[in-house]
Amino acid sequence: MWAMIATWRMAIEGITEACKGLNEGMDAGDAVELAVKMVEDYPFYKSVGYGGLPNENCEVELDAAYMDGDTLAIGAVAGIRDYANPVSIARKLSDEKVNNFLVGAGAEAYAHKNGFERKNMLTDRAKLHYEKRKKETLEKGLSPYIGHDTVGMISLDENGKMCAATSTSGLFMKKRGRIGDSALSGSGFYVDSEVGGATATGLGEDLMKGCISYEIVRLMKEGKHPQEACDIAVNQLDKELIRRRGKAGDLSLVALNNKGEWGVATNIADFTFSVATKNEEPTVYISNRVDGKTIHEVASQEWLDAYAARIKAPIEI
Ligand code: SD4
Repeated sequence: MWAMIATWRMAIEGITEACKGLNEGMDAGDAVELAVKMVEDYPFYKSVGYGGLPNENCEVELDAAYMDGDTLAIGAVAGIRDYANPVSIARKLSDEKVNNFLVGAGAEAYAHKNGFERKNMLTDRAKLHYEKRKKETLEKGLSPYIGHDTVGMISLDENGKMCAATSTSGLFMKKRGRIGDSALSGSGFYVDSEVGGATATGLGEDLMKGCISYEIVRLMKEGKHPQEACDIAVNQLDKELIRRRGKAGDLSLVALNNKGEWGVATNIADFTFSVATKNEEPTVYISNRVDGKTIHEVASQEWLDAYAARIKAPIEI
């Protein structure tokens, strides 16, 4: 069995490509890296890699992580600027004995020393988004934390190896140096080939409060199906946050077990994700929570066409 699941529609091209590889025996680590890199490289995905939205100071600071579910090795970078593929730097860091999680200037120095491609990651389009949002925020007091999507992926290969990877520009208009859940093991991602893996997108500050990716893997280890594990963990954290703090931020999780079964849960409307397995063509689904359970619907061609048009639409300030 091989399988792959990822947050959001933006992952589908990467998943489609990586799954061709998995079908021919590709390693789970190579598959997630390849697929995440495709998302990082595509300029019209405005929350990951090249074209990612900048922080408050109009600087693109990127977070990424990689985890090997066989060895439990983890590598991560946070607040890294001007490198093309943070996920590959994170993967390289997972091979080190220590110093596996580097931030800012330290991460950049490591990347430079190891020959990673330096690239200006701020596009003209991202700058326009920034100008527009800055103006709106000043005029209408909009929350800067709208319009943020992390790509998180879990892969399973024919040898039963599982891997996880994440990559994000974090929350739009974040403070310089702010780090979310995506680079943090247990919160933004977790994978254990003996069980399964999970990865998150949403408000990092709240996802971290529940170490929610680890919680889902823990529930799967107890024997829960990924769908049940996701629903339980998301509902519980959502409820606790509301009880203790009055509100819960966006929480969306995707999970895969080592049999290739998957699950997804969200507390937002119309959360999209991409999945493919040996038995299922690459598919984009749209999820919604109904009575405490997350229901998935295959995205219609009409929806997919509207999405493609939306991400390339001119930005008017
Ligand atoms: C963060 N979780 O930095 C990321 C952002 C995100 O959908 O996933 N948005 O908090």
